[in-house]
Amino acid sequence: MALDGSRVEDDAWWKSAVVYQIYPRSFADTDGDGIGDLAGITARLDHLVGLGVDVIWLSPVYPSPQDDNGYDISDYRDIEPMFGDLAAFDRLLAAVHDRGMRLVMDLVVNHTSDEHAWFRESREGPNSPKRDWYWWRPARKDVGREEAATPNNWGSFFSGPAWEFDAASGEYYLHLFSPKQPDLNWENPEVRQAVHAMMRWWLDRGVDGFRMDVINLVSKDPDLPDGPLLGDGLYGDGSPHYICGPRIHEYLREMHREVFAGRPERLLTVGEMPGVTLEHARLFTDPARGEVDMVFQFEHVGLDFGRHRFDPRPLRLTALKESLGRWQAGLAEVGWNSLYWNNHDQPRIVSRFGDDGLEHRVRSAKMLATVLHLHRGTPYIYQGEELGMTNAPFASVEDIRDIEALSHYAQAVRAGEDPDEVLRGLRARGRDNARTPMQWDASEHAGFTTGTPWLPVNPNHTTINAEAAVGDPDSVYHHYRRLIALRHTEPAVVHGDFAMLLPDDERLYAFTRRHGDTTLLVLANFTGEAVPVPAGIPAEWLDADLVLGNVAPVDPEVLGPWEARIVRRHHDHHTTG
Ligand code: TEU
Repeated sequence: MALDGSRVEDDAWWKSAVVYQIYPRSFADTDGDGIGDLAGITARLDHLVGLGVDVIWLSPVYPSPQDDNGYDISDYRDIEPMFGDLAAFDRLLAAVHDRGMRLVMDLVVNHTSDEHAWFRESREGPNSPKRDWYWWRPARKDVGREEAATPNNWGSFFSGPAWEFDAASGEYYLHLFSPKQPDLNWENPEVRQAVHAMMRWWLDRGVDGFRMDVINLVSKDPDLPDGPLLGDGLYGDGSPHYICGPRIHEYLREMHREVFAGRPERLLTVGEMPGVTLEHARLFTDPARGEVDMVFQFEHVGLDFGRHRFDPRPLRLTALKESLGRWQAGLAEVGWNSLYWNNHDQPRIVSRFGDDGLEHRVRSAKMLATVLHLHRGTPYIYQGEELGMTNAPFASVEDIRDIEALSHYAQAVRAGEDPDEVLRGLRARGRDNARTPMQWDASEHAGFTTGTPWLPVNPNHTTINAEAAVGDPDSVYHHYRRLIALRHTEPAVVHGDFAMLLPDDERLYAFTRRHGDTTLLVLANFTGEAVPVPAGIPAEWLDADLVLGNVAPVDPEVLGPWEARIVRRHHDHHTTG
């Protein structure tokens, strides 16, 4: 993170690091209330040491009414009682540091909870000193129908309008997410200063950085113009007016100056940025600009649906390669990629791009891990991904807890869609797939809790669990462990130039990473059928050294179902030409 315009050293520590995301609610419960807690994380840290990860990212643990499972924060400087308290947090942080790992906090500052003191004060009325900390607007005068009187036509990410009416003042407030998540007005410098002060407070406490929730939405066009009507005709798409809005780079540079500048290089910052383009991502992650170290972009997890994210379509492998390949090329010279398949908002990757059936689950989970971890960038593992955890068999909508899924269901059914069809979409794509409890062992509730879990454990925990995986050298877990170890020891994985091969092949994913006199080739079969290695792969690769694979190779010229191989060649320095 160089502010003086100098190029940052090419070996920023996070380039060779692997991050593990914990969703505290679903990780490990020690007090039997069915909800994970900080003491549970502390007790399970050795699972992460065994895996070899460098950094832990904690989803929000601050006080919260839990309308969006903690992404609605009512106090930025404390811990939610059901997770523990500040003393428990300090114990966790010390235990993480004792084991040589770092801890990154979730930073949710596009919005607060409506129960945050700032919003309660803001809501007191138009003369409140904090009125302008949020986006309050009067009803539109020029419309007859009351339901059309919202200040603009934007819809919320969680279905319904992006505006909530406040009867006391007769005004509306903006909420891009739930009505219990009012958006902060970053135009107001007091808001930004309060956020910076809170961030410094956590850094002073010893945390090692932040994952910044929807941080590219904080700059809105203050005119809040209508957007083009969306497919359903109910709401407009406001995103052109708030995705990477007019002052976004200014705000992130200011944050960097006010919060991170002059602090030790041990910090990590990653901005979660739905809708971010490659062009903006280059600016955000150019070290010379001093904004953030890397961003989470969403293109590759947006390729396999139709009208909306609960309308699943099959993935075309060529589209995945086109997208990830373009990001690899676009951030090759300047900036840095983050790499992920999963997080707490995405369905499980083995159920999505792999095959979660009995025969191929382990293999396809390892194949997907191999492809992701061999790209250039910092890989993120979401809890349970290292076990090959799968989507959950939600029987009915009663089994679902997530606000996004439930609001979508209500709106779609109201609009006349077939409830079974809607449920099918949620089952494939809903966020609760990622949120079922971590599967520690085969016992009742998977060793997650002695009480009743807030979301039922997946019945497949009797076979898919950490205890079994750690004890089986051929498990998905040990494959992840080997991939992490490879990143830590093979510079080509960290620094190597990326080149995509076979861009038009719908079955195989293939690329090279070249660094100095080493080149790695990754070959992966995204199907359940055997596929001959095509002529596009030069013959000299067929007898190259196998670095890591997911099956014992049978025939060098054929990739078995879901097979993935990493092979290595050294170039002869003395060869000229
Ligand atoms: O998510 C932002 C985001 O754009 C999505 O992935 C979101 O989950 C939604 O499904 C889009 O349709 C972040 C958090 O990761 C998510 O858990 C929060 O619900 C959201 O912001 C609001 O804080």
